[in-house]
Amino acid sequence: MKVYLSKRAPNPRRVAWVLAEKGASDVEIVDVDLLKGEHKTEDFLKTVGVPNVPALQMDDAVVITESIAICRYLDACYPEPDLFGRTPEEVAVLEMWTRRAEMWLATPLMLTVRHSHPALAVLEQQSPEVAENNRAIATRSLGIFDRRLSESAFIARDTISIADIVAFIGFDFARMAKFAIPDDKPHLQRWADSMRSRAAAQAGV
Ligand SMILES: N[C@@H](CCC(=O)N[C@@H](CS)C(=O)NCC(=O)O)C(=O)O
Repeated sequence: MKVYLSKRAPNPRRVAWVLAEKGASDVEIVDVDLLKGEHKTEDFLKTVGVPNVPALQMDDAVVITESIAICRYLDACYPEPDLFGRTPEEVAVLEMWTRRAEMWLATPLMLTVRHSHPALAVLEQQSPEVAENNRAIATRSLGIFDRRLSESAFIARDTISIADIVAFIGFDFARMAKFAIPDDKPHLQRWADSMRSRAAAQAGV
């Protein structure tokens, strides 16, 4: 199988992180330079169908996009360690926190960066107002995650899951917009330190 990723872009980074957690080294990685518009070429669009990364091409040529769908597929192909849950309860709780991480943190933080960082003006018609509104949405959500992390080691359970990967990559990307977890959120800070010290992060994923 082959994955189309792009260095520094947050959604492809989720896929790279999952591959690293799984120790899956037999997947071909194609680096796509978004700033050069490589995702908008005729060849890319013919293969992938949409001008977005990540994308995964299976050995039978089926292509899937959407980072969480790709990560879920990889979780099924490489079952250890499990990142999506096994029991019905675990799967449901994990899905809930992953959606919250996506809607309340990752997406608003990505929009904050896309609408404010000069390097991304090539990809986005930037609006300072959109950036600030999204920064406020993410800021308002911090308390929910801090409280949750006062009860469990990671967001959805006591071991890492896709919810942590989505949230952490959102925070890390948001450093480009000078967004930092504030000092009055100690549980989030403890969690972010533990994500930063994982092998995937240390290996530069
Ligand atoms: N919902 C998609 C979003 C994918 C997405 O927006 N990817 C960005 C990179 S993080 C992209 O390809 N951007 C290209 C562009 O903005 O032209 C997913 O999670 O896979």
